[in-house]
Amino acid sequence: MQAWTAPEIPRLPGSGVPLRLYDTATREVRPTAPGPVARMYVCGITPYDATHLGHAATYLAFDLVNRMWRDAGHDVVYGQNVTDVDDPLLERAQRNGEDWRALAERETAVFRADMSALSILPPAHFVGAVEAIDEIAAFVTLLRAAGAAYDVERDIYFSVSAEPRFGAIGGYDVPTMLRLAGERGGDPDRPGKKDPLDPLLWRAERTGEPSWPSPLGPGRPGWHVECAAIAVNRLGMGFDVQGGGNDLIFPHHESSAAHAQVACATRPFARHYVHTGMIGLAGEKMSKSKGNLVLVSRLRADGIEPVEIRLALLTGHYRADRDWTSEMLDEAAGRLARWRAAVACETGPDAQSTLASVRQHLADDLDTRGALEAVDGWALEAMTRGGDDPGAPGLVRDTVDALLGLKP
Ligand code: 5CA
Ligand code: ZN
Repeated sequence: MQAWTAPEIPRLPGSGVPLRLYDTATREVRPTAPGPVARMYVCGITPYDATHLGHAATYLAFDLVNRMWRDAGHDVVYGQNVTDVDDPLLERAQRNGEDWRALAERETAVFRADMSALSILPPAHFVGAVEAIDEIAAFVTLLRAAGAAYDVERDIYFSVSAEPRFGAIGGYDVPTMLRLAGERGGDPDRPGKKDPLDPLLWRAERTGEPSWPSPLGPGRPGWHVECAAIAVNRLGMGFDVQGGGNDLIFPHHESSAAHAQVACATRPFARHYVHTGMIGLAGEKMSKSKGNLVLVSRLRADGIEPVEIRLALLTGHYRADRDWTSEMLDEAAGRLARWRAAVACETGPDAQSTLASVRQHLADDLDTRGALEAVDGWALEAMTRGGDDPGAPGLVRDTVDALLGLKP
């Protein structure tokens, strides 16, 4: 699929700082240590009701990872899927009385436009499940050959017993895994499975559902193997960051990693598993199924500048579950106005330490609040005491543009 157009990023003086991120699997903040080419896979949308502020916050967090790595001199290869065929999408299309392809195409177009407006760097590989059916089926065939797959009626399941480390990423106990599997697309109660946690790899053709011919028989892919195949085939095993919201820790990321580690007979799938907190509204997780959505496109249509939305989302820490409020937009508008006034000056106070501070804060598990306060500090000084460095306003402008994706 086409992604979207990349924003220009200014180059910053000096050298970037190595990025440390919290890893769900080891439960600690530790250095990402990419080679010359940093590789990241972030789970993409299921294209209906895109793009709400929860989606935006999640892709924004990984955009900061991308920007920090680039600033530190790495090339970044970024992959992202689009789950453009799956039960929730088909159910929504049916409810709307429209073709599922039309729904997916329209919502993917909205997503692209929103990502571009929010200055999110596009993935090099933006891959729909539908365009990857053959490679996903081939991945299931690998799992069969490894003895890790079995049939239930005509459907194919992955045997979690094939990966002794299954469960290690999330670290949940079995009752919790069973509950989460049931809530998040799994079918722990289906009779005939060897283990209730075994996830679906291939769903055999059903009347009224889309399906594709394959060596496995006609059908469509399961959800976790979609991401395993798309990620491994674009990035290889042992890539640097697997990302998504914390609602994907289990069963999605646990299962994708297990599929890949068994199919490729090597580990790890990813070196860091990084998860964002859930954005909520009045204490409830923002979700398509609940319908309590604030859409980026709605805010934009109401005349809110995308840069204000981006800045508002940056005020919270990416790992915290947190509520969205409209006051966050007011606060962002005020902050942006102060920054704009300060960078519009012909001279200002020295900004080298501001750049260093923004880098240090972001390198520390994306401490965006600290980074914003460093810019606030410079702007306040510029407007109260002033300064005589003619390069400073431009340097601050470039700093917030390159590292935070904000064009004041
Ligand atoms: N297509 C799958 C991933 S392969 C999927 O989860 N799609 S999604 O459209 O439901 O979500 C897309 C991304 O947004 C996921 O990383 C998900 O964790 C994240 N997300 C969904 N709701 C929220 C929310 N309220 N707050 C933060 N992130 C969210
Ligand atoms: Zn995924």
